[in-house]
Amino acid sequence: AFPFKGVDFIGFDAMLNDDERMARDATRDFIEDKLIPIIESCNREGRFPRELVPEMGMLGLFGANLHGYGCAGMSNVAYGLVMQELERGDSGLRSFVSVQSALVMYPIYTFGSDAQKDLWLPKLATGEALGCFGLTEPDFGSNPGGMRTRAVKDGDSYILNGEKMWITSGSIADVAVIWAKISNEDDRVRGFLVETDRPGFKAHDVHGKWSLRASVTSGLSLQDVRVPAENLLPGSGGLKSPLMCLNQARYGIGWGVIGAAMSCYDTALQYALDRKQFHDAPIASHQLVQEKLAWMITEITKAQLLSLQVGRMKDAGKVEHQHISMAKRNNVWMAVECARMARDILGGAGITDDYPIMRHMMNLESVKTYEGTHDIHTLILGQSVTGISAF
Ligand code: TGC
Ligand code: FAD
Repeated sequence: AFPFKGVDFIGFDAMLNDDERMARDATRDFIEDKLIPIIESCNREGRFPRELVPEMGMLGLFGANLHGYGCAGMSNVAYGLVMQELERGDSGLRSFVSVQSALVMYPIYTFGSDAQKDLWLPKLATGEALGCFGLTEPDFGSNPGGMRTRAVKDGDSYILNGEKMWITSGSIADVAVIWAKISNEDDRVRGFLVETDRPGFKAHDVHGKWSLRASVTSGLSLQDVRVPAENLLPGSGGLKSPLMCLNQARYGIGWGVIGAAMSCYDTALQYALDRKQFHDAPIASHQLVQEKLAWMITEITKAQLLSLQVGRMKDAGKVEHQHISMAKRNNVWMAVECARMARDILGGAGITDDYPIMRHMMNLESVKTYEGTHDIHTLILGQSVTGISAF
């Protein structure tokens, strides 16, 4: 109902350069024109808007902070702003782009052979090929190091067996980045590129989700899936490799959720100025409503500054994973609280899909859990400041 013009309380715009603003504005226009008109029906139907993929590819949204192979080569700050605008639309679309970019293209770019990069990155950049990232298993979520999925070297091939769970884009992917331990070598975690049409590979979708309904979430089953030895990501080795991918995705989430919070704040502000109760005055004139709006704009602003600083450090090659954990943990919490307060300001109207708030709120419950739960990031920060692991 209300066109989105961005949220900027302290002249944040002036801290961005032209390229960063341009990337943000182009994504904002795309979301406004193409996603906003269809997102509520996608959410109701539980449908991923796949028809938007080619245009997202043309806009350079896949692997946007990677260089070469048809990627846009944006700064990390510009990439973050793209994530913000995508998630202002819907966390599901941002999730799709996070997975394609940070969890599929990044590991191929970072750990892949030249042949793997040449084969996959150009197709993934345009969206001609889609990918997924299989780390989590039914019994190993927060503790992926315990994974049961195994690869066995057999001549010039590996044979993979295992189950992966909660895999974004699992059933629509052409290629899955599968993390497995090689049992007849050193039992270290390695990454494999598994084409999803290989015999023994199956994906089944998770139904009944109240969250991320516009995103595909699947379980994967690998039964004696044979891949040629050249499908091993040669530069991967140890749990550190998938965790390096998670750093990229968590960084994007730290920015993305600011967009969801902005959408909730913007909707609540407009509504509060319009809706009248008592004395024929807008509810925005009540102190308790103002307190909520003041809280939201303050926390959104703090989150923007945190993400910008982490992004500048990332661009300078100085970011460490605990900095990214702080942004993911704080900003997701902030966005969940904004969604709840915004819903409250809309009263009964806040529970319907005439407004985006409840959809964001439900989506953010997943975002709080995936890519390391809120509490796992608490422990990562705790370990960073005390030097003591409390997992
Ligand atoms: P730990 O012994 O602490 O670490 C193992 C090795 O990794 C190093 N390391 C990292 N390296 C890079 N980045 C990080 N963030 C790292 N954290 C740790 C560490 O130094 C060590 O290196 P080395 O050389 O000594 O071997 O590992 P642990 O087994 O104790 O586990 C702790 C840990 C870090 C795994 C846990 O805290 C954690 O992060 N759990 C969360 C799991 C998670 O985030 N899963 C996400 C799955 S993907 C997903 O959710 C996609 S959602 C997609 C979407 O739709 O957007
Ligand atoms: P658990 O690890 O069982 O945690 C349950 C609760 O226990 C949490 O509150 C947690 O904080 C707490 N807990 C666990 N350990 C500790 C501890 N040591 N101390 C204190 N508390 C603890 N994974 C992928 O690999 N690829 C994907 O594309 C992907 N997409 C996802 C999409 C969606 C919609 C969802 C919901 C999940 C996705 N995931 C994906 C999986 C996600 O990363 C996991 O759900 C997440 O890591 C948590 O694991 P879990 O669900 O098994 O919860």
